[in-house]
Amino acid sequence: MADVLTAEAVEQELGGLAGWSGDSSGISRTVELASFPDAIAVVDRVAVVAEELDHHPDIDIRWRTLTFRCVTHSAGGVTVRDLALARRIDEIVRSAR
Ligand code: HBI
Repeated sequence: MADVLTAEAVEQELGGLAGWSGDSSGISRTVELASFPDAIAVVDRVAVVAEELDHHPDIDIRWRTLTFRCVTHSAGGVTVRDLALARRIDEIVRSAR
């Protein structure tokens, strides 16, 4: 099982991500899409990647605003799996805008 990263390590990794914030307990990013269908299309694409990685974000959907939260539930904190998922979410969001 992946180890929980230190707050310093998470802070360091957040520097390479687009618009994520958080700490060892979890990282999150909020994005606004052009429409509700566009937001759901992003969620659909994230679902495919989450299944591929076997690692799933918490997703809050409010009209066209999405908030993704990544934490490794089985480890009780942020691991490299969350960072890998966050990078893939950034790719999907970037290509959806
Ligand atoms: N997703 N965020 C998150 N955290 C987990 O611990 C997790 C998961 N997706 C699947 C999963 N655990 C397990 O089913 C597999 O790691 C075996």
